[in-house]
Amino acid sequence: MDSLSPEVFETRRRQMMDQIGDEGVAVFVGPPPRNRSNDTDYPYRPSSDVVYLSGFREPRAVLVLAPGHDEGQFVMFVPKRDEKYERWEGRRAGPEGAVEKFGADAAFALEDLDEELPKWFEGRKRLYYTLGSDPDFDQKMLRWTQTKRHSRGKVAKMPGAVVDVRDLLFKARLTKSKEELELMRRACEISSEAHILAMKHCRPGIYEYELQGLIEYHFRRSGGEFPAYSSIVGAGDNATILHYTDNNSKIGDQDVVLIDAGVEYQFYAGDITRSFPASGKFTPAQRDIYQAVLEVEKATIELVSTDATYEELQESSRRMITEALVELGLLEGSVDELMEEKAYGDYYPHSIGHPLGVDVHDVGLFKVSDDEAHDLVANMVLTIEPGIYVPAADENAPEEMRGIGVRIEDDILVTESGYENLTASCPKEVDEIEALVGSGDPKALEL
Ligand SMILES: [Mn+2]
Repeated sequence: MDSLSPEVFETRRRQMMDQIGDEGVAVFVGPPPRNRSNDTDYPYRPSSDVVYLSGFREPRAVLVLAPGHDEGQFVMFVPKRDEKYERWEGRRAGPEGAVEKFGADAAFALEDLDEELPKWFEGRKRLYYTLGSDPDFDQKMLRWTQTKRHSRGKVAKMPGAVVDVRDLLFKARLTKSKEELELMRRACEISSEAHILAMKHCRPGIYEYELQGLIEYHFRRSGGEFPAYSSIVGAGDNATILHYTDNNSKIGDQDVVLIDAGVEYQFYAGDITRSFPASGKFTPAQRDIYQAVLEVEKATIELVSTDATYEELQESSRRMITEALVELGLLEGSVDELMEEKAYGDYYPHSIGHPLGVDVHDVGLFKVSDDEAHDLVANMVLTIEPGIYVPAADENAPEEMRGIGVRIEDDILVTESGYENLTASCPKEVDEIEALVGSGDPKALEL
């Protein structure tokens, strides 16, 4: 299956409307295109919420859900058809297409927002809308809700309260349906293949961006529209920079290469990290660090179940990393005290993982207070990605460990009976990796 059917979007909207109720109205707004330079824009990525609820991908779309409304409960405002524009910039659905292809009960051009949108606010008590992502649109929304419209001599009641629509949407997006899981499995499979391709064709002396090119070539040839996030290819000390994306250094024969890359396939993200020796053989210090991270990763994955909370995974991975850091000689002292001091933060500064879905850092882990815990629930997908990073400049570290960064990341589906590793096809055992690195025929990449 390559894309979601109209029925899937209809079901999602119906479930949202059940929660909104007929005293509420919800509005979702897609962002405008962003200028890259002079008269060219960045590739457009629609809002995850708009995509989730409609599959519509043109810029600036506004979706309205007004359960039980006489003139339509699902309304779309979209760019209008324009023959000349479309000859240059590409096809548009227009309001007609919004009704025919995207299931809107009513649809209008964006120019009609002022005139039409307030009609869907009349008589509703609550407006579900997320303030703060587009200040200009926020201003307009406030104006539209405040307008007291006169119809048949009466003053229409407008919503008196704004409720953050994310609360409803995030609950829905957290757990994945059967159809979504098919797309996520495909995203994970393509991402896994891309990592294998990069490992096969890695050899000392090539540049980080060459591996990035191979990975993103595989994403695109497999039908993925974009990388789900900027691909990270860091060799040696670059691997210790958590969000390194320059990818412009030559890979040395003593380097561990860290690649964190995943495809976005039909708006679902894969997110895999692998770390491997450029030469095909770990040095003893590299191997010790790698093996430690691998054990923590596997042990943490084993903890994934509906009986666990995200915070438990976080805490236990930090404890296991702390134990490993002591064993490696990177930290000294009692594990309990080091945990108390959060000493692991020098070498493991990030979290154990994050939910995955339409966004690479998907919805689901927002908390109001510190003592709140998040139960893992069946059909959510999360990453497990511990790491140890020893910067070259760290004079406290044993010399042979400096300039090594290792992270290992898999995408894990929580199931009723435990978990399923969606990226299990991507090798991570030491002997598997050592056998794979450099095994590709360089001729295969020649013109
Ligand atoms: Mn990740």
